[in-house]
Amino acid sequence: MTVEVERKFVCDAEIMERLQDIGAKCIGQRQFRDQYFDSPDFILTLKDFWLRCREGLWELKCPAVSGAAPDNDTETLCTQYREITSLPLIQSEVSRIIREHTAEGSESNSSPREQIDKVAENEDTEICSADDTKWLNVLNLVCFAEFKTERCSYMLEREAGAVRVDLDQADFGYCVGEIEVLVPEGGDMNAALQRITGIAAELGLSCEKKIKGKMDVYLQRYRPEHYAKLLSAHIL
Ligand code: V4E
Repeated sequence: MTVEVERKFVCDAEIMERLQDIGAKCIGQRQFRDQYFDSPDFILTLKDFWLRCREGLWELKCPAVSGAAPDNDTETLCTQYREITSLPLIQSEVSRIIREHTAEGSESNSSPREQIDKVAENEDTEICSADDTKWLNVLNLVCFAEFKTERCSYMLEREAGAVRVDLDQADFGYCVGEIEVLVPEGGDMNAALQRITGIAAELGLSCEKKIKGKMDVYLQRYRPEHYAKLLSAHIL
């Protein structure tokens, strides 16, 4: 499992030139469609878990416990999420979160307990396949966001290790850049944060505010009720 450490930035007109100036190599351009899933009462996202299907590949981003950061600004501007990409592991983790939520006694969860348990058992024996979306129905998960992204990716090789920069343009009219380092679980988080800060400085990024991601803008525009709940829970 890996932890994704990431800092978003505003994508201005000169960014490609600046990337070139600091020696970034373009490693490709691609388009993908993302679908995000949650229960109708937002069990996953209110706990900061993000379940996504991107072109048939599933991923669950889970909040990672932050280690000591080199300075407060770096910690504030970066996000850290553990990424699970194995479908059986995703299914059992999502089942566990929903089971625990049910056990906490929420009235709003409508998934019968036995069915949730059955999905968790199935994952152990890997009965569910990637195309099989029955598990979404069983866990009462629905798609709450769907959009396409056009992405240009760059790689920067530095002594401390490689850093990736993605420039994203979402089909609902929002552009954002991301400086990203993947750290193996248990790896040196501070070193990753420092590498990101170094590249941000090389790019001349001065903004001290956290920049909104695609989801932030999408929910604000198209799912204001969901957005408001996440804001009150301090998730976004
Ligand atoms: C983690 C998260 C969400 C899931 C999407 O994450 P993000 O990295 O923004 O999307 P994308 O398309 O770049 O995915 P990748 O290709 O890197 O896998 S949606 C909201 N969050 C939480 C979150 C947060 N709290 N703050 C910020 C600045 N970003 C995301």
